[in-house]
Amino acid sequence: MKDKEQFFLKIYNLGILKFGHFTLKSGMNSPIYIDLRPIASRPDLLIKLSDLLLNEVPPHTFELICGVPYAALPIATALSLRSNIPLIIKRKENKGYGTKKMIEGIYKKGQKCLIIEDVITSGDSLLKTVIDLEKEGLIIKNILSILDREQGGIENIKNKGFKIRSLFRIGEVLKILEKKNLLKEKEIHIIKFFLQKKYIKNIQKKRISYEEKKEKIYHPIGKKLIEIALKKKTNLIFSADLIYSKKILELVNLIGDKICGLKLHVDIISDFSFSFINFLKKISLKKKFLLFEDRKFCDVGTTNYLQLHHGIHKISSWADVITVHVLAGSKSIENLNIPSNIGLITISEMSSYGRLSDDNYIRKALNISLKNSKVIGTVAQRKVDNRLLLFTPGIHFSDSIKNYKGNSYIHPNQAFIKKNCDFIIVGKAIYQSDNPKIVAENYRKAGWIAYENSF
Ligand code: 6CN
Repeated sequence: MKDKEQFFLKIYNLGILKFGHFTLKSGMNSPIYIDLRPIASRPDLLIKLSDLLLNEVPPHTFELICGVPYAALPIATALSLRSNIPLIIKRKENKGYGTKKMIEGIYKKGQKCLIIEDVITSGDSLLKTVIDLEKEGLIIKNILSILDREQGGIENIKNKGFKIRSLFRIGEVLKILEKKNLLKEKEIHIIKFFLQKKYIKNIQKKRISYEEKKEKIYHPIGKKLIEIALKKKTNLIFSADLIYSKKILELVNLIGDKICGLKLHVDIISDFSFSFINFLKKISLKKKFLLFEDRKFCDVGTTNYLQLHHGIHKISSWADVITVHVLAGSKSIENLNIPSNIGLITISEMSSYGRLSDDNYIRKALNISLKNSKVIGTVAQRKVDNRLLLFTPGIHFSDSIKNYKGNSYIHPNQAFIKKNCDFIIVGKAIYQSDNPKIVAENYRKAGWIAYENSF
């Protein structure tokens, strides 16, 4: 224990614990941020850490070592050098060219692999690594983490049947630091409050219901969308990516009862006119759904403003919901001067195969989304803070189109159960089908049942 304690005090001096307002990968706010990356720059500490980890699991129980990307990579490498047990590397994203492998290195099916995680929160990124290694036929016997934030991650992993241990737990760390008088009164208070499981509930709870979410979403359009979903028992948004207005109107007349939103790319419509928009508006009021314009504004604020209010489409004069990127920063969507009856959806993480956004970008995009009162939700491929509605495009029943023309597709069950999605966006699966009315009903039903089963 003394050994571990001394080690922790050394890494604490590297500034691994920060207090303030942080947004975690999930978009959730946290008063503490733990960053173990500085250890990578201290070979002496990496060696010590490897030895401490090797005390936790006997080396004969595994034949390979893999770190959860990226923070645990140097730690796993040091452990491999120290134990002489081979390292394999897990990619975060499939590189989309060349071998398209998710796991690099030399390994054989059936080998036992030890996984190393740096900080465990919900255990979600760890599970992604577990799944990818198991797909390669590797056996996961043991998982080691350096620091457990005590937010349910360990229980989550254990419940899935894996053995997991953590070198340190946040509560234990607090005691070490308190004993050495290294924390300010306020910092002790923050950690103690944190440990009262206030935040834990937030992350452990699988999902909240539409009714609960309606209380957390302040924007009237966000609330309205939830009300429509509940009334019509549908979380289906139809993406009418068609180039003729007549075809769109035909389809909307056919399936308007089944959807809570109709999403357009107005700039692909060859015969766009305001009479088309007026027709759509009438149907949307009659059949009760919202009009989304998926323009994905992505410029500086002034240009976004002009594109939103002017040009031939005059989007702000008719759309209920508009999509925006936040690539240009928070200010680019701050002064759009939109009325209170228009809500924004940010694009934090696209569904496309080989997307460039990394965890850091996504975290910042979610943070911007949470801070902007016009934002009702976001498009992302992961769970997000309960104060945002999560929209999931890339939906298809068929396994055969998992990847199609650069977009990746999942079943509604996966969207709701794995990602805590609130609304599915379905395009070609409906408009390319032989019977859009029946197919739209199938997606409505599947989306609704998946929502109900996701608690
Ligand atoms: O179901 P489909 O692939 O035919 O259509 C998906 C729709 C498209 O309109 C696409 O532009 O969803 C949009 N989309 C969005 C974000 C994203 O990450 N991926 C998408 O496919 C949006 N909004």
